[in-house]
Amino acid sequence: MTIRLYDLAGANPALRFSPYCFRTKLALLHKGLDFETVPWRFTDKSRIAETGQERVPVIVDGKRWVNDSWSIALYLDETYPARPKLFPDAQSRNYARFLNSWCDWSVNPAIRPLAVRHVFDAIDEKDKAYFRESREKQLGMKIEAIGADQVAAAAGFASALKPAEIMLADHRFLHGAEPGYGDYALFGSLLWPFAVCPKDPIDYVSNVGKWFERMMGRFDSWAARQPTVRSLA
Ligand SMILES: N[C@@H](CCC(=O)N[C@@H](CS)C(=O)NCC(=O)O)C(=O)O
Repeated sequence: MTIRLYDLAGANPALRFSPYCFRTKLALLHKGLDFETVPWRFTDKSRIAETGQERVPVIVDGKRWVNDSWSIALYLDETYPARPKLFPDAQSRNYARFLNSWCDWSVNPAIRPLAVRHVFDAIDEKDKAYFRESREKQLGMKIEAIGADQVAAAAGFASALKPAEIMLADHRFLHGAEPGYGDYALFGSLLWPFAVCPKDPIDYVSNVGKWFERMMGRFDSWAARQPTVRSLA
């Protein structure tokens, strides 16, 4: 049966940019499960009301609704144990959990100054008032002021990526010879500014940039085929 994924979309429904939804799509690809995505807007809260919360990713697998990218990853491994495992053992799950939280709490905040105003430009008209109000409250400043200093924003981004830069000097992936869920977490984070920034934000000379290209090639170059504001322009 095909799994349905509510996936954050821009005014152009082809533009998808949520770091957390990317994690779930990569997890589904890793497991080789059939899925279809439904474009979802920030204000489409009622469409996911079944989950009792207001954020995507949300998957619907038969009668089962599951939200939160980490919970979805655990659910997929538990429900489809015969498929390739996202977490082959407790050690890899613990490492992935650390990387997942590092992305949430250190990498994603460093990406906001690069991406938030471009997200604002890309979203549907019906989302703009909600997005402005919620983000300005969360970040304590006007959307236009977030990332006003793009030199500082780029430096903050590179500095947040330093642990991965060091690790990837002598490993092909964060999980070693093959990517694991921690790679999907970081890749999902980077696909967010990659999707919305008018200028490609990836430094391809860095170890992270080279790893990003390797990740782009996975699953028959799935990520490379996803639309960005640049490819849609
Ligand atoms: N911890 C959640 C975070 C999900 C999340 O923050 N999703 C954002 C999209 S990137 C969202 O749905 N935001 C809705 C809103 O801000 O109202 C996860 O890992 O799935």
